[in-house]
Amino acid sequence: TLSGCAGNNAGGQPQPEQPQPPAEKIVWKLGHLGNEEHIWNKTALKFAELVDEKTNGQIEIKVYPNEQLGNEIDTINMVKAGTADLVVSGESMQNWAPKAALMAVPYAFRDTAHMRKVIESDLGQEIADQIKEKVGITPLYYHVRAPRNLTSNKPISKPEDLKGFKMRVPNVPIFVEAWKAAGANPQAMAFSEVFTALQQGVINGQENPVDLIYSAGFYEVQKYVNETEHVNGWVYVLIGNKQLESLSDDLRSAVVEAAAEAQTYADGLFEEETTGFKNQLMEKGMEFNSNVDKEAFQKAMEPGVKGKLDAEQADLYERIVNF
Ligand code: 2Q2
Repeated sequence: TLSGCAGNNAGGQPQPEQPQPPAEKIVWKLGHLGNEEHIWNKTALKFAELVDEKTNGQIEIKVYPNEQLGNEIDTINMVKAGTADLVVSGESMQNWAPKAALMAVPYAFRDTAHMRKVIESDLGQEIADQIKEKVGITPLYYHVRAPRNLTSNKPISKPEDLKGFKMRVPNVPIFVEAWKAAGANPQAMAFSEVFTALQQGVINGQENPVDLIYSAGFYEVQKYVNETEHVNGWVYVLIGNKQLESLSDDLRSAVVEAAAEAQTYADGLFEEETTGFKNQLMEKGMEFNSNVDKEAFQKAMEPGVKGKLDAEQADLYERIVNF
């Protein structure tokens, strides 16, 4: 007989259909700090749709914009603890994985093309690997970001203009040191607290890419976008290691495939949308100060940046700037 052959019904008897064990539905929460219209949110929704399709509805991803799950650091901790599952994060992960600092070191990348080359190379992989090991969350896809610019209510064109300037930076030690070295009074603060802090005059300014300046409505409380372009960086969309490892091989492949497609979608949106934010911010009444001495800012920040890098970070920094 051929009875050893799986699925062979040699006896000719009609076989009752094998009841499939009911596939347990998995629901994941993804949190980030952009608003509903932000590129990260649109891409996360696309990713959720792709994951739903490729897993026949077995994995549902619920997307929470506007820090609805918690601020960035809290959400990372929630993902590690299993009370959330995915998060959008970048250089803030340097608080666990030192190499994540290189995702956004002032004036390290020559341009977006240089940065993209680094992300896609062994150098990028080295950063992703350390994040996986030390933060406990795994990069799935990334967003390249527009350069970070300083916003304020008086034009700031050179480091000397920063005297007495109280500003917010994210929870990123290298940013604190860089802005201190440049002459400002920086303090770390969660993104969701920035609008009110600006409104109440607790701080005089903050720095972010144009898309997040727009997303958070900072145009209502800030007049100038000073084109310091001090940081080119990227963020990853990450999933908890445990959540990823708990999947069957098939489901894991489906998630990884969906992430690759989300990547293409994200890159397309970045090309389409980024240039528009400048006009949108101007329509909202912001003025772009292009009269910025970037070289002076770079020089002024350098001791804060280089002085702050440990040996491991300094080594990676050298390999990145020479790549
Ligand atoms: O200013 C912010 O909070 C955002 O631009 C990002 O969260 C920031 O770039 C980092 O915290 C990313 O890890």
